[in-house]
Amino acid sequence: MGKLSRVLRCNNCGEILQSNDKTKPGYIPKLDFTNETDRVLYCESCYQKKMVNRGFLAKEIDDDSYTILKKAAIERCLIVYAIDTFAFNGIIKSQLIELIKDLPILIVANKKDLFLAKDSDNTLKSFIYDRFKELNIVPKEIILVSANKNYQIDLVKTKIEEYRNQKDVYFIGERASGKTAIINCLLKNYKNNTTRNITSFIYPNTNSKLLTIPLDENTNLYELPGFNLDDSCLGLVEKNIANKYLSLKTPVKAKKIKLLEDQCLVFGGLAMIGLHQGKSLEFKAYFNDKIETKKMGLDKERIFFKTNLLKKDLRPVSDLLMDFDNYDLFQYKMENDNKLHEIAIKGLGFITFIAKGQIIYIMAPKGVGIKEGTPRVI
Ligand SMILES: Nc1nc2c(ncn2[C@@H]2O[C@H](COP(=O)(O)OP(=O)(O)O)[C@@H](O)[C@H]2O)c(=O)[nH]1
Ligand SMILES: [Mg+2]
Repeated sequence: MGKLSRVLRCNNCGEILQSNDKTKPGYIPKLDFTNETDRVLYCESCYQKKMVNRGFLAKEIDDDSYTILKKAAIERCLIVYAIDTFAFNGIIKSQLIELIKDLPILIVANKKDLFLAKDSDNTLKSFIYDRFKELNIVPKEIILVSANKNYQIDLVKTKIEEYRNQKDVYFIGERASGKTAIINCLLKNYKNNTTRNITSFIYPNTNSKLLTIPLDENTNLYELPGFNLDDSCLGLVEKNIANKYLSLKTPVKAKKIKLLEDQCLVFGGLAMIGLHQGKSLEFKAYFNDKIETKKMGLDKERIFFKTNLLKKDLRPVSDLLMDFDNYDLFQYKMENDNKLHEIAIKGLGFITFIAKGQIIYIMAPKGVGIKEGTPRVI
């Protein structure tokens, strides 16, 4: 796996921090790269102007979901976990991992229709399996489905019965993973053999109204509220921008890009992928093709990006992400294994490329999960 580290930037002007030359931009006295990564840093020049950072984003699930899943964990109930196979990249909130890691989990990987027919179920599944395994979660099974195309939804029903052990079932997932769409499909073939109705009721000790579907006289399937998307691009931009520029309606197609050393590709006012070191980087980019991109030298990127946040030449630009202190820059030092890897920016898209020891820069909105590993498509 490539080695990730944060490239320290001034949280105000975005200049890459350095402590070698007082006369050059980004100067910061006595910078210790090992100890300073958690602190909000400013270059000397911005520090003197006392620029203030907006703080970090929450990384936990809501209290109600916590209460409900705590109960599911005590009773060792089956968790049905819906994921958006395009937006997913393996970043899951640590609190959620702790709650579910020892429970039986059925992963319902939705939106398979966003991949081409040639993108095999097996490759997608082993990508998902790998990401969960890294978090010490071994699911009972991963089922690729499409609620839109009613693909493999019946199998979900069969597998729920197989794994639930006559207990309650908790249906979870992030907002917009397609939980409601999947449940609507499931309900098409659902027969209520109990004396109880499908209802929405306030789960004890919470304020959450859960859709409750009777499975037999004593047990139910509960649909939890969707987890927030504060670690995904989808949750950090306005809804209209997410709908138009991030969500996909048709299968994602690869765009071939080649970067030379010190070149980068800017994705609207959302992200940047650059080659900091290495002969060249040829990658396939899987993003919504409405996102406008521009290739440029890394030395031009900072000014361009900052100007674009105001001028909005390259779209989209979100009004919620208007300063450099809304972004983080990371670098991946790739190994030299000549294998296909992917780097995915949660909720935005992913690139695949052959690792040849390159150092790759990735800039994305602060708080957004970025992940490198085996590719989901080959
Ligand atoms: N392409 C595609 N989009 C889907 C699929 N299932 C749901 N969606 C879309 O994903 C978005 C969120 O779906 P929804 O069911 O409301 O998700 P929830 O928030 O998890 O309940 C909506 O725009 C759906 O149209 C699917 O199988 N394929
Ligand atoms: Mg819903």
